[in-house]
Amino acid sequence: MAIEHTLSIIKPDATRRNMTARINAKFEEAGLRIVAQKRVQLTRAQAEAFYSAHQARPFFGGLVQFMTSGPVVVQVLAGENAIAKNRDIMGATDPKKAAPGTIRAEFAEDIEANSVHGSDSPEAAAQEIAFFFAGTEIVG
Ligand code: RTP
Ligand code: MG
Repeated sequence: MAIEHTLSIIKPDATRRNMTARINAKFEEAGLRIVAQKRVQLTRAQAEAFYSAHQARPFFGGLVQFMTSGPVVVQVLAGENAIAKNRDIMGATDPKKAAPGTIRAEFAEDIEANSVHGSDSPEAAAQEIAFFFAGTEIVG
């Protein structure tokens, strides 16, 4: 199978609690490679644009508030079947429903402060990677 790329974000609840390395270890142990990574403070406009697909959802305002509440680590993960593999490693959106051993089961605080984001399709991955990274910043 071809190598895929996916966009991952370590969210403010996790950076605040110093969990970046433990989350990265989960990716690397599963065989995903971190081929780009940077720590950024999202502006409100950036968070609104990134999550624009959720604009009409009742949780949108809270999500934007949360995603701008502290630094995030944006990263590109590469590997075979990387998009689905990363979603498996993350676990369900609600940590109460996440399978044991997943990032959200182990680290998330609640359904909103759930530690990580991962692209959910090849189209989303391409769009979300381009949102944060120039091609020259991705080093495989
Ligand atoms: P993500 O996009 O961050 O990878 O998470 P996901 O696909 O598992 O969940 P999604 O439905 O796309 O929701 C995006 C993010 O919005 C927050 N959320 N809050 N309060 C709520 O009921 C609620 N529902 C979702 C979470 O931070 C979720 O990851
Ligand atoms: Mg999503």
